[in-house]
Amino acid sequence: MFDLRGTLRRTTLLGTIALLSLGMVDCGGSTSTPGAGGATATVSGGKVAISANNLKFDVGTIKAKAGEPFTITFTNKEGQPHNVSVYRSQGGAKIVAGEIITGPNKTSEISVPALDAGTYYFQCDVHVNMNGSLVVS
Ligand SMILES: [Cu+2]
Repeated sequence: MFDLRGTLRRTTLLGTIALLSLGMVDCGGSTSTPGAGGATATVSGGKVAISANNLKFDVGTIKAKAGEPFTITFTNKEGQPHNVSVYRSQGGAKIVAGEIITGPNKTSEISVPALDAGTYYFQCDVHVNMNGSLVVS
């Protein structure tokens, strides 16, 4: 009984540490402004590349042409699960969900359908503060 309580206490402590760690990660990316501070990648030849490392995308804005489907080649460079999903807007309708992959050096391809002009939103569904804008024009 005493041992069990000790285990429970340790488990609770670990849980608290895990929550604190998550909190710190959230603070690090506290602004959820799409595309904040990221580079821009432009779809070329129907393709665009984006990668994730250190819980960040290397691209904050993807630019694409209206009415033309394209493929996102997504590379996960680290041992954290990530994906790329495209939404109509932040919290809006999902357009396409990428497969969640865990690196290092795993790649998935996300087929994005032809879209009307507008500003869309992409995120990692595991870490929603990893996000950016998809600008279609
Ligand atoms: Cu992620």
